[in-house]
Amino acid sequence: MEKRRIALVGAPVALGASRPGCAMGPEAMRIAGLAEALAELGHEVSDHGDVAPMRADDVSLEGHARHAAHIAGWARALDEAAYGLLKDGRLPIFMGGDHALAMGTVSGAARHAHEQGRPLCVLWLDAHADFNTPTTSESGNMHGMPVAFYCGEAGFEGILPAGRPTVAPRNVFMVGIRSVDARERELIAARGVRVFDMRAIDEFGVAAIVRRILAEVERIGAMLHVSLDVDFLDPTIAPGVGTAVGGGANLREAHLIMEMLCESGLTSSMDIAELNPYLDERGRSARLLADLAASLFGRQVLDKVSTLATVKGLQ
Ligand code: 5AB
Ligand code: MN
Ligand code: MN
Ligand code: MN
Repeated sequence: MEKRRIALVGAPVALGASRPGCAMGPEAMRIAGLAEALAELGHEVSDHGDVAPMRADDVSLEGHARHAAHIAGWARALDEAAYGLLKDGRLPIFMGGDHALAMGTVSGAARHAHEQGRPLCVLWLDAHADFNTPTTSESGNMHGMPVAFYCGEAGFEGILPAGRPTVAPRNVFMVGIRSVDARERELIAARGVRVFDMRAIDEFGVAAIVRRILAEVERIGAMLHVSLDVDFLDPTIAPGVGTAVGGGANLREAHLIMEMLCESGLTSSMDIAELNPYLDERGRSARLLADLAASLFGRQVLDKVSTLATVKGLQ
């Protein structure tokens, strides 16, 4: 694969979730050797340290959104970080931190894409749809709201300056979804978000789904942000997460997605969100995430022999 200038950025957002621990995520990813694994593949890798939240005392939202001003400060800081790094020709990987971080990272990526005259697509790998708003959310936890935010739903006014580019809901591709609240379900259907739930994975396999998504990204000439929530993976292989849902993606499915993303060369930015090292088992989830990121950027893990022997015959 083409050599990339990869920028690692810690985003220790924690108050978007109700269980503490995600603030330790960036450090766990560093200890798991993410930078080294990517550098070994020939990429230029720099670690930009952890982002600090800006002040956003001016923000107060109607409805139920816990720590709204604090999360808004993170959104502002991460929007700037993502936008600045992309503009500088880098490929940022944001190490979370809970998934509220995507309010900023995806908004910054959308702003950059917009300036390039290109749409932004988002591949949302998650057990959850994260399409709540302060009006619909039962928990008030803002890690359940980032997609609604960056798609421009009402209820988040004042977090970022008005008029910022949003992501078209039909350019959001959710894969692995298996826990959606009733009002989220109505919203994502009404907005036309493209959802491939666990049933779709079982019926068609991840390859058919990812091939179709990547073809669409390519067809519309979009940039691609990949947002990986640890709970996309089955909790038996990735226990270090606060909102585990059974029946998640297995090791082979997850690696296959990363390898197909790698071959496409389309990824322009990435989040690794929701890692909670306090709940992990001796760094197991952090190491798996580092391995998956390495697969996305060129490491070939699963046996290439069978690929050589069979893929041509099946296509
Ligand atoms: B995660 C729930 N829908 O809004 C809510 O882990 C869960 O970033 C959100 O996907 C899970 O609280 C957020 C029940
Ligand atoms: Mn999530
Ligand atoms: Mn989730
Ligand atoms: Mn979670």
